[in-house]
Amino acid sequence: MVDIKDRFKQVFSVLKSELLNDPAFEFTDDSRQWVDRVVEYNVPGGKLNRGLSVIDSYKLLKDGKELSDDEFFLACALGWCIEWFQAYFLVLDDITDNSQLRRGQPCWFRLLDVGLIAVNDGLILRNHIFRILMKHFKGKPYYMDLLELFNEVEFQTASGQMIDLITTIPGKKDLSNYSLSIYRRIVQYKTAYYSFHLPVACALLMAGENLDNHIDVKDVLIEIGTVFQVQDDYLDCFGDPNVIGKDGTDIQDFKCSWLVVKALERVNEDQKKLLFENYGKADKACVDKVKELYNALDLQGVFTEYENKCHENIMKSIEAHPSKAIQAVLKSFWKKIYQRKK
Ligand code: DMA
Ligand code: MG
Ligand code: MG
Ligand code: MG
Repeated sequence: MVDIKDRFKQVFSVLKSELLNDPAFEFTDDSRQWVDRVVEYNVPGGKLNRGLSVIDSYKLLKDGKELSDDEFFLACALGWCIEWFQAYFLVLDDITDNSQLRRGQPCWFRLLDVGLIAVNDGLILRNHIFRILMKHFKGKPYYMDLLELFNEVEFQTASGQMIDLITTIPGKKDLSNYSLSIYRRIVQYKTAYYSFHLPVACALLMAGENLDNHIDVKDVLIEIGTVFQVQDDYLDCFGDPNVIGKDGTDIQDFKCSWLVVKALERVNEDQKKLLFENYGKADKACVDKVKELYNALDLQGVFTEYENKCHENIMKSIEAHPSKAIQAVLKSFWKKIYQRKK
């Protein structure tokens, strides 16, 4: 039996080849090769959790019944739309975050022949989502809902990226502005909607559901998504770059990271002075001082405690849900991320 991930990847090849032969554009060999390279470099190389979870969730919503080939293909296509969505945002995120590595290779814009062409490549990746939706979902009763969903979530994500970025403007940077409530706002918008709400919402639409009837599911997914970004922030400092495939830049970039928010809650006057002086500087000595402080404040311990507390709360919220199928969807998401190392 071919496993789900292999079948999912086969659908990628189909979608890519359709995009490379899109009749709406008269491709030359050069332009086709470029798009091929943009897609191959940026779309399929991640953990694929978000994409695969559409298939997972859709199956669970259908009470585990085997999917027809057609249903399987469509669930995969929606999963790939989310992977494309993520690729689009990551290409741009790495430019704005001044990152070096992504998924164990140089960020796309770091390649010598790419540079700021990457901005337009991001837009191309974005457009691919709607080409895929148009080709495979036009005519479905939920087509309009899908378009609205992707538009809505894109707006939320871009807005989240904006509030993440404007806290780091030179001259306006001020650590005393950082708090848990600002933090939660940033991560809800920049991460939780697209990573957790979007896959489940796609599966619900395919299953013929009305999203307005599932607000409570969204709330739990936002909670899960918040923990996911806390883990991302934690790994940015304490993760192994060889495992997570990217280099930490949050301290240098003056990010409103969960770690700095927790540090601010715990510092004494001297430590506060040290943090204010060293946070947000590219200089390695400054970054190391901040990391030393994080260790002195036992932020690793604080994180472990936080993650375990969330485990209890999230399991409780999930088990309070009336539908067993939806409980299964949510648990499967939580299981995939709880105590993740990458
Ligand atoms: C990522 O935030 C959010 C989006 C929408 C890409 P981030 O900059 O912390 O992500 P990463 O650590 O992967 O660069
Ligand atoms: Mg980033
Ligand atoms: Mg970022
Ligand atoms: Mg990060």
